[in-house]
Amino acid sequence: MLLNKNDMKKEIFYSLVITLSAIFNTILAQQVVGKNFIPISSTDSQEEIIKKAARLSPTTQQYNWQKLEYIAFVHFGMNTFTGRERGLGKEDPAIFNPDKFDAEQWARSFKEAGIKMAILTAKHHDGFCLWPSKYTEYSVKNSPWKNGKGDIVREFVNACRKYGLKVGIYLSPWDRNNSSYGDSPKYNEYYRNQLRELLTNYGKIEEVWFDGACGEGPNGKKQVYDWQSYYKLIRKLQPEAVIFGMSPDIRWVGTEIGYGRKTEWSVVPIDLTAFDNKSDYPLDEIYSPHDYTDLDLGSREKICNAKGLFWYPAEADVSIRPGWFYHKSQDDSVKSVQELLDIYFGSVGRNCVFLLNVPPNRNGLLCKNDIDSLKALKNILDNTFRNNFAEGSKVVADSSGKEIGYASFFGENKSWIGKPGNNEAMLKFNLTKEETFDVAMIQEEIKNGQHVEKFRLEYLDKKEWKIFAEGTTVGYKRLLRFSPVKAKYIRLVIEQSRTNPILANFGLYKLKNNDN
Ligand code: FUL
Repeated sequence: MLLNKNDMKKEIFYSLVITLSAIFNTILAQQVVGKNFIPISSTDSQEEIIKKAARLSPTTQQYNWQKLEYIAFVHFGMNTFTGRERGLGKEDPAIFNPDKFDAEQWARSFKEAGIKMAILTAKHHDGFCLWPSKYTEYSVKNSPWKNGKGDIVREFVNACRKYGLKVGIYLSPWDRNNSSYGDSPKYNEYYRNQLRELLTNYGKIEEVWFDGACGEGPNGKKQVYDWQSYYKLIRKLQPEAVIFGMSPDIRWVGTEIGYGRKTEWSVVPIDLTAFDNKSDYPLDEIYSPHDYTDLDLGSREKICNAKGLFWYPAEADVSIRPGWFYHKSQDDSVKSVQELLDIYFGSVGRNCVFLLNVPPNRNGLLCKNDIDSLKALKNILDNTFRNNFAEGSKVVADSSGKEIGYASFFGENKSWIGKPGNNEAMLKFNLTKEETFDVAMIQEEIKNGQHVEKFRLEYLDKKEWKIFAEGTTVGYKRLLRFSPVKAKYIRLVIEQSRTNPILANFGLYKLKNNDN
């Protein structure tokens, strides 16, 4: 194509605009802008509170964890051998003998499934330890497995490392075996000792999973957990780890079915009575476990009545089988790939991290049915998300009318930044050609916070814009499924945002179900 002088000038001007905006976006996208908590004063206006909420962002640990998206849970222990879900703490260690135990088979299967981290129940409520803890006799060291010389945690950690998976540890605070349970200070000491063993002897641990279950000890007294002292120890020994549940890092989504809310805020209220600004983890000192299972956690109404706000993202846990532990009778009730796919859209696609439990059997192996479902899900996800129709598009932002290449805004360390002061936005995507799609993905650049409150997606049908999907929150990632749309022109209309929206990604895909 031959260009005249004027056209050439225009071309140069536009490439300059694109390059500068790409550089600007890259710089901004690399910064973690806000803090992860903020107090609300009684004199703050609603507008100020909303601005405060919009300024919150994850800690580096929370951000890195959120990016994992899909992680595995491994419930394995005495219950595997008794068929129980909650052991009594009196089961004989002589029955623990996973004769074909192979943690590498677990890690390999997870890796092949696209899973990024695995969390093992080092100790469940029955108190039986999968590592030879020196603080109790109730552990693998008194089992016939490897003549009492084995260490499941060690083999698990090694296997995860070999396959490039991050490692998480579940250490149940509720302990139905230990005689000190219920004698609160004594048991807290025991629990910290166990945490210390797990967090010093096994290299890097990225998530510590706290279950909230609490009971009475043999003395008839209810145990009072010293959460603050647990956090302190974890921060000291594994400063890069996040703590799940009963802690200020990661919130339990509130159900055990794996779905997030359609409106899932990572910014939620906290009771801030006092806090110490000097400490590295000031929230640790004032946080006390609280019920975050409401349907509405972070609406304007909720945050405007709060004393403080913090960044508290959700993890959505579910088991691939009806139970958390393996039961032979459930071999035919493994979730199908379609069920898992729906949960994936309902968790990763709703601003949550998806924690999928896959329990090994009595031989110490994952079963074929479970592995098949994992593999099938991976296939669908790979085939679907491989081809983003929006990628080669020209983007027109707001009313500027200028067409800018998609790659100037979206990609590694890039983002599209809505005009400061504008709490609404419209991005038009002119695809290279007409395409058929039935999945959309929107991501906010959460390093800058979570802002979007309401959006819709439209396509141009002849001369009319028609809505094909809509939603409220976006957060780290929002995935939407809808009946297939065939179009070349699409627009994302952000109808309401807490401040100018900042997007990290936008995609349009065709779902590649195994049967199409
Ligand atoms: C629950 C526990 O009681 C279950 O056994 C399981 O570990 C699940 C993940 O958390 O609260």
